[in-house]
Amino acid sequence: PRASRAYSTLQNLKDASKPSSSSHSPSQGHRDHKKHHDHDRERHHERRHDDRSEAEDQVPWLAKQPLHPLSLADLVKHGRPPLSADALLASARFTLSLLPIRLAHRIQALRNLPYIVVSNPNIRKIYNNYQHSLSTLLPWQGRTISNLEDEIRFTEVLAELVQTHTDTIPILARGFLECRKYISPHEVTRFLDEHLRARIGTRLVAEQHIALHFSSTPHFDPGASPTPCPEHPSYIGVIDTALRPASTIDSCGGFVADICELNYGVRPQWVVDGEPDTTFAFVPMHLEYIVTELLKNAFRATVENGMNREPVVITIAPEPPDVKPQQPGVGLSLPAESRGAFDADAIAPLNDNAPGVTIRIRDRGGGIEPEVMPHVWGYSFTTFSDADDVPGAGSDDALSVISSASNGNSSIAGLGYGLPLSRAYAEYFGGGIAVQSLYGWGTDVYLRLKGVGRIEYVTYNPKFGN
Ligand code: ADP
Ligand code: K
Ligand code: MG
Repeated sequence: PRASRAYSTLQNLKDASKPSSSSHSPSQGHRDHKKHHDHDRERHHERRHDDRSEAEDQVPWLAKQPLHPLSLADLVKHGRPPLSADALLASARFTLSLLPIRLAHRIQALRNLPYIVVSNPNIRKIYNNYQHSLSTLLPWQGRTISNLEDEIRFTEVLAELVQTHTDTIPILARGFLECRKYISPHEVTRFLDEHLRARIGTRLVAEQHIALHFSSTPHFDPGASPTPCPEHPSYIGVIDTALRPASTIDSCGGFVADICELNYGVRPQWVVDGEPDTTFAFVPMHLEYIVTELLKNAFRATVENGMNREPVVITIAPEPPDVKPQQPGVGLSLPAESRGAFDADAIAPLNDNAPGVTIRIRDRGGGIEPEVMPHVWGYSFTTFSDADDVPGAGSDDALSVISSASNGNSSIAGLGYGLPLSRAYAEYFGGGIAVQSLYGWGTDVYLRLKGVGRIEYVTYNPKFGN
């Protein structure tokens, strides 16, 4: 019964379109007695206000705490699912030990932006989301998650946290676009590079525990409803130990071709060659993000260059296991000093022996103009405009792309976040992206991914609390 309750409450959270509506949805409000409801709501608001100011007070202190450098070993140390109840509790406690500090560091970084930028309603919304998430975690500090009831409630808090921060990117994009008079593109890229990399780690930690929870709880309660994520034997939480990039490319290719069909009325073709049966250990969500963005760029260039009949060729090359790890970011066009000074938490957990995969995406889209090339890694830099017939519509154009992104629709291009954010994902585990343009002909993008490595299991031993 515990597990099935967790399933249904978490499912509700997942289903709720907006995180803030999950506790006080209108339908729930209608069912409640009106007076009661208003009263509750006031109390809720007061409490929320108190929580927030408490969270505010704790930020300077928490932000001074060192960040635990995240390693892959941390994500898998509790074992292969289904976890024992003890291991699941240990995972919850470990997750709780990391998150408040990570959130406080982000809040501090937002506070360090120029005041006029933090006052922008969109940036402020992101800031408030962080304050809110921190306030939902603070009551858990100083107590031990020692039974499954606690673990279920904690997992609900994590699920809400993940949901709250889902739309961060279009909101930040809009905020920084509105503030472009007050902050240089260089400073924006610097902030976002650090912020979005840290966000990758924070979401990974939270999502890992949620995934471990779902794949473990039916184990304690055989009568529980089926888990939302069917059990894959090759998964450990959100990591797939036998991820096949060729399959990801085909499914993302289909999705991006659909978007092209909507935008341009044509479906570009693609072929996968090299060694399509290669598998490696990686986070599928990350690979999907990167591949989708790189295929959007390749397909858009192909169509706009009138080369629809030339397929985009994706070559998969597994790397011999003894290759020396490259410096992340080597060969990339943005000079190192103009990239973020990364927090310790954004540094990739390198596992030097992990076999990697290099994926080359080759298009006949005409390449990148030499004058454009130095800018492509900047957040919000784009050459996309779908309003050629509306003169002077430049920035409204970007805003319309952003609002469609906020509504969960995907545009072929226009946010300008595709390359820099893909690079952040690739570098997270020690890989990288390099763009090679043959101007007048086409573009090669080399995506090098360091596998997360051979996963050594540490059998959970309550005596050592590992
Ligand atoms: P967006 O796609 O939203 O414009 P990106 O960061 O993905 O943002 O790309 C930035 C710019 O880099 C694009 O607008 C385009 O000018 C250029 N670019 C990226 N990939 C390619 C490619 N394969 N062919 C030609 N130009 C490209
Ligand atoms: K860009
Ligand atoms: Mg793009």
